[in-house]
Order: sequence, then structure tokens, then C-alpha cells
Amino acid sequence: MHPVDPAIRLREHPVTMRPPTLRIAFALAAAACTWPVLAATLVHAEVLGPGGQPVEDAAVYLLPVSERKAAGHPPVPASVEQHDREFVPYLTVVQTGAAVRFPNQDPIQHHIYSFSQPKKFEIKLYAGQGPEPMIFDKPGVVTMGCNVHDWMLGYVFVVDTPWFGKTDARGQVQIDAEEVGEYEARVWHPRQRAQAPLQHIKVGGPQQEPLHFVLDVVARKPRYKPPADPLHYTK
Ligand SMILES: [Cu+2]
Repeated sequence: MHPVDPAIRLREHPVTMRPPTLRIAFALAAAACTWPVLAATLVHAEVLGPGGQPVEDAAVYLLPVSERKAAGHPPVPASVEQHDREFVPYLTVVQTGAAVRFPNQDPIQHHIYSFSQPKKFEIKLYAGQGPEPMIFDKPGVVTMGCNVHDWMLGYVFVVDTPWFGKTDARGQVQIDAEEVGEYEARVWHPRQRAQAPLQHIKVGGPQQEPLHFVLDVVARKPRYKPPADPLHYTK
């Protein structure tokens, strides 16, 4: 016969259980202990149009001003899918040197290309995963299209820093700069009318001020996309 584990007996005893509110308080206290470390390098940014409307899909990135702090941060691979005859996501931001693949999730073939200086490429008619990932080794804007589907338009924006993000529907993004120091904060959007001035920020102070950018962006025009024709599904 096995004696009952006293720990189990304790857990089962209602009097010794921590009430939920107490457990939440403990969890919050634990989170608060780690918060100052996270908050020190976390940068909040907001990108709004001239009328105050949120700007989605704006790339915000932080370039270290002093020594090359980015050295110990290798680029993270990315994936640009083709889904329902569109590039998904519309904008992909990567660090210089990142490997990018282009899986085709559609049951039809795509033939994608870029004529942009930082990365010229062509993936001829293909389905499925596509070729090996390509290395995007120069910073700048890479505009992509598809030879089969004229309306397909997507962007890879290559930045010389591991610290970047992309605004959500509220025009907001959070970037963890990871290291204290001075940075140039910049913003870019595929449909911006003009370049917004860069901002100098100090990361790691007692209170990190949020960044505010005003960016005039031309609205995306709805482009005609014919319904998928089952007769041409394998084209
Ligand atoms: Cu296509």
C-alpha cells in the first residue's frame, strides 16, 4: 500500500488552495519584476496620416547610431506566400542577408519576378514550395509582380538592422531594440507620397517616449481581380 503524497493531499484540500485572485496577484507581481528589463528597450511607434488616420503596413526600423550593435543578431528568414492570387503579406520586412522563400499555396501556378535593384529575380511558372530560399543581401525596396496575374503586387523591404516592425490596422507597432543606445528611427510605406523625416531616439532611458510619425500615403486602389475560373485552375 502506498502512502498518499502529502503534496497531493494539500492540493486537494480546499482550505490550502490559493484563491484565484491571489494567484493572479502573484502572477502580476512576477510579471512586474521582469517588466523594467523589457520596458527599457521596448519602443512603441505610431504612424498616422496627415488627417490622423492610422497607417497600416508601414515599416518602422531603428538604425543604431554608434557602433554596429546589430552584429550579434543574424537575419531571420521570411516567407512570402501566394494565397488566393495575392502576395501574403503585402509587405514583408527583413534584415539584410535574410533568406526569403516564396511558397505558392494556390492550386494554380504563379510566375513571380522583381526588377528592383536590391534583388532582381524570377521564379518561372511553379506550384508548391518553389525553389530554395533566396538571400536578400542589399537594403532597399523590392517590388514583386506576377506574369500570370497582373494585379498581384507585393513588397519586400530590406533594412540594415534587426530592429524593425510593421504597423497594424491601428497604425501601431512595437519594436524591442534589445540594446540601449542611440538610434535613428525611420519609417517607410510602399505608397508614401514623400519620405518622412527620421527621428533620433535614445533607447534605455527611465521612460521610453513613444514615436509618432506622420506619413502621407496614397490609398490602395482596388485592382480588378477576375474570379478564379475552374477551367483554368491548372494553368
Ligand atoms: Cu500569379
